[in-house]
Amino acid sequence: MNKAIIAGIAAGILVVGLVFSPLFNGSPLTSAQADHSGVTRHVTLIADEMEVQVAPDNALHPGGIMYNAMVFNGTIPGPVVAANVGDAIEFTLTNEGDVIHSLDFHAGIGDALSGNVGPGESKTWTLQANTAGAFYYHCGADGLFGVWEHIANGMYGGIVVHPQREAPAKEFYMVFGEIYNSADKGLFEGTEGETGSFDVGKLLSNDADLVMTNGMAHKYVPAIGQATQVPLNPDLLAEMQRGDLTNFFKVKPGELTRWYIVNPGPNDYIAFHFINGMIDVRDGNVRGNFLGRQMIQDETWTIPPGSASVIEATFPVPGLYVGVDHNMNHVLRGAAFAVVATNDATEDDHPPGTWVPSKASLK
Ligand SMILES: [Cu+2]
Repeated sequence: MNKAIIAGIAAGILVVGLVFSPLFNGSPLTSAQADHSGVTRHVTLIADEMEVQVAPDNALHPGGIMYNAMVFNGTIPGPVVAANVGDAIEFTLTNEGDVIHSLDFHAGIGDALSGNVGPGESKTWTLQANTAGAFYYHCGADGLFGVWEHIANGMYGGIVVHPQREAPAKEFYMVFGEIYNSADKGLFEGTEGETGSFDVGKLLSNDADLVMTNGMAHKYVPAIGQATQVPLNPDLLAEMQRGDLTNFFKVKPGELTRWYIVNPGPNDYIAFHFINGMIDVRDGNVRGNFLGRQMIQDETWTIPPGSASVIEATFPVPGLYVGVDHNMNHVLRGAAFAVVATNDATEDDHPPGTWVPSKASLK
């Protein structure tokens, strides 16, 4: 697309942002709806910009892919925030970066917008966790101007609000996310060692280079193929060959597992599916008492960009299962993760960063 046209669109959005900017300064509207019957939890998010690796060195991405990202607490995604329904969550957003950042919560739980936090600044405010379920949070950039870039660069995460009554389960945090990389020449070519940055032209034409799981393409997929084996994550493959499953999702055969699946997009839907498994979908809530139940023992569930879903599954027999975005374009770009059902699994052997504080642990 012509750069002048893109600049024109950006300018138009900027004007809209300025017109509506008073709305983005944090709203007191919902304070009257507060139902603070629980405890107050404190969460600090540190916004920054940094270079991160977003794809392993493999045949799809020779040399691996480095990217100039934007992050909360140093990683894509930002940390999972967990609370019990009725709790208050006191957030502090500290900006250690060079540009304005902010926060936009989709939890519908109080003052959901932080307003701008400039470089070197810090801001604290409180939300009420009145709605059970899984929700999405992301940077809102400067009054929404540039929000598409800050999301595409990795500034997002998930909030889990446990309902009053919830079956115990082994729980995991899983965040997808697209990368639009100015330096990426495509599958099998990569960036030739260059660290790329956000490419608005690719975003506008829906041409994602990668679809990551928890910050990296094929982060949890050691290899693909049986007769012909193609390594996708060589480090993970070596780990598996040593008999070390530290960075794998491990579950006991037959145990209930609960997956908080977040789709930051910024553009595409996820068609979530477990290969070799069935899913229950437990979005929403009944006045905070229970998670809802939209789908029982079915196959694939749509998660729109800007949303999160609660997926439950059991993996009845020992072996390998694979969570995927069943869009094959996305699978090739990284949107899959292996799950190993093994009797050796324990309650707390989650891959780093994927443990979600349980309802019991939050008491
Ligand atoms: Cu930001």
